[in-house]
Amino acid sequence: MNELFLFVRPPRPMWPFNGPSTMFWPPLAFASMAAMLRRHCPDWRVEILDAPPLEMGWRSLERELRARRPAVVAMGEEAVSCAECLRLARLAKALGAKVIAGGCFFAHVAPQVLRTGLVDVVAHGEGENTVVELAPALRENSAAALAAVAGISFLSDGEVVRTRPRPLIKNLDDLPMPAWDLLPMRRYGASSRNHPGLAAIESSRGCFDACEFCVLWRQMGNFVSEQTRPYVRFKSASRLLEEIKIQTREFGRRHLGWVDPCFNAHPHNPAELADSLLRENISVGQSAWVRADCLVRDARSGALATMVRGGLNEVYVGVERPDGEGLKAVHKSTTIPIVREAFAILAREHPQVFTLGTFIYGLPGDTPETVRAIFRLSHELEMNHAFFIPLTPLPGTPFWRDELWDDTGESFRDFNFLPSATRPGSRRDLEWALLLAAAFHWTPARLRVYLRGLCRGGARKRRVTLRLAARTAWFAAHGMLRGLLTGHRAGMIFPRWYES
Ligand code: B12
Repeated sequence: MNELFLFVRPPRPMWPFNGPSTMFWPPLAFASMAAMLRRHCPDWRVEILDAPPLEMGWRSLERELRARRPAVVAMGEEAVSCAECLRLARLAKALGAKVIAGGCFFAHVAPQVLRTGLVDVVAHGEGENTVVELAPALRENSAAALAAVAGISFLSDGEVVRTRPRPLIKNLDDLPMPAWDLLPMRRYGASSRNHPGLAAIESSRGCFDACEFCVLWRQMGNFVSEQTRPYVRFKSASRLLEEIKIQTREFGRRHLGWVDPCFNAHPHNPAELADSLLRENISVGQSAWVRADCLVRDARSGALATMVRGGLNEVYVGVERPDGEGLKAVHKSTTIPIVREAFAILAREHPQVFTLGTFIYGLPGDTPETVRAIFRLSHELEMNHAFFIPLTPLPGTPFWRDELWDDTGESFRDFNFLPSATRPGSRRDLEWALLLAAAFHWTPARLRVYLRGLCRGGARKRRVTLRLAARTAWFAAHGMLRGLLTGHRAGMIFPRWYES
């Protein structure tokens, strides 16, 4: 029988603002790489083991790995689940598998990860072509074979070897359809009312902005003249229509979570797709990260109205900072007047769309007053909900420092985008200011936000608004307050099945 190349997402804690059945989205990266392997490496068996939606804990995962006996275990994670990945790597190594790691976290800490001795190869950047070349090189098991694979790091005689950069896939339509059949598709969003039958889908890769704190444009950036530059690539509307037909008709998906860093970067594609969905009578809800300036552009051209008619019912906008200076400091090229206009358009012309804005605090020079200004702004902009994200020193950004590395992965549990007294660089004064503002700062603008969320836009929007408000109140009262008073780690929730 062919050797098994197994992608694994191990059990892990849950982010407190998602429901249990929307906590874990189909791992699109694995499905996409698995499809490439099936197309180009028919002499391998390819499988994906996505433990969280199966509520599979560590004991069951170990049994499963022993039964399947993979030759290669592939993993890739957010920083916050580093400890789980290293635990998986230890397990896989003990069973004699080769271990490879990739994605937006491991790619930026390759030397450290390799020196743990738990991982054989780290992949940098886009993975599809890399795994196709890597699979035979791993089988050959020589440094020379690995050195010929672009876009990886590995250890040779104790030294880290980083191979030449992996060229980007120019035309995303060349990618095979993701291997959805390898995933427990019916489990995602199974009991969710607001995101039923959740699917993950991408219309583009990369971003055209270069925000200082973000890894996304770096992970999918173009490497030229020894530098990574922002770069966006798109799938065509016709290709996406094919994907959505399969996802909705064969896999019963009813809500698409666009994973694009910037879903509306292209001025025409999203509306063209929405038009096709309407023509084909495909009704599917959609949520997406969008840019405010592109949204204003699309409102003027009429594209936004088409996107909303085509199913877009939830948008997230990175506002980040309360003023022009702050935006410049993080290299974000949208402006507050444009962001204000974008939310006003959504509130007035598309009240059925649930809107969320994210803000970043904890930059050098921030004071409690900065946090209060951010909090006030979140209500003045007509969004339905705001997230306040602490600056997190993600590997790959200038805020990362090598001394933050931790061989157990435990300290990365604080890279959870939640206010937390134990996060590196955490600032209790800022977090107290945020907590106190949340408890006592009840302005007319804030009351209007809640009223709009509850009274305008229909039942779905009301449900989403209430659900998030309840989770936020619980998190502030329980996670944040306890964290600030006792120094405990705030946040991620270990599911009851974690060790099972
Ligand atoms: C969907 C999503 C979620 C979902 C589902 C999460 C889940 N675990 O199921 C939700 C909304 C619940 C969520 C929550 C969180 N998320 Co999230 N999420 C994403 C998102 C939008 C999409 C991921 C995706 O499918 N990308 C598309 C695929 C095709 O791209 P890719 O993952 O980069 O994969 C390619 C390459 O990187 C590479 N690659 C990736 N893995 C591997 C592995 C191997 C072996 C190889 C060879 C190559 C390889 O090849 C792939 C194909 O080319 C990303 C942002 C983004 N656009 O990527 C953030 C992102 C991954 N999330 C992030 C974070 C921080 C979180 C949270 C901690 C906080 C939050 N809410 O934002 C929680 C943690 C949840 C948890 N317990 O795991 C950060 C991670 C940053 C970091 N370095 O740690 C990201 C990058 C967003 C950001 N703003 O920076 N998230």
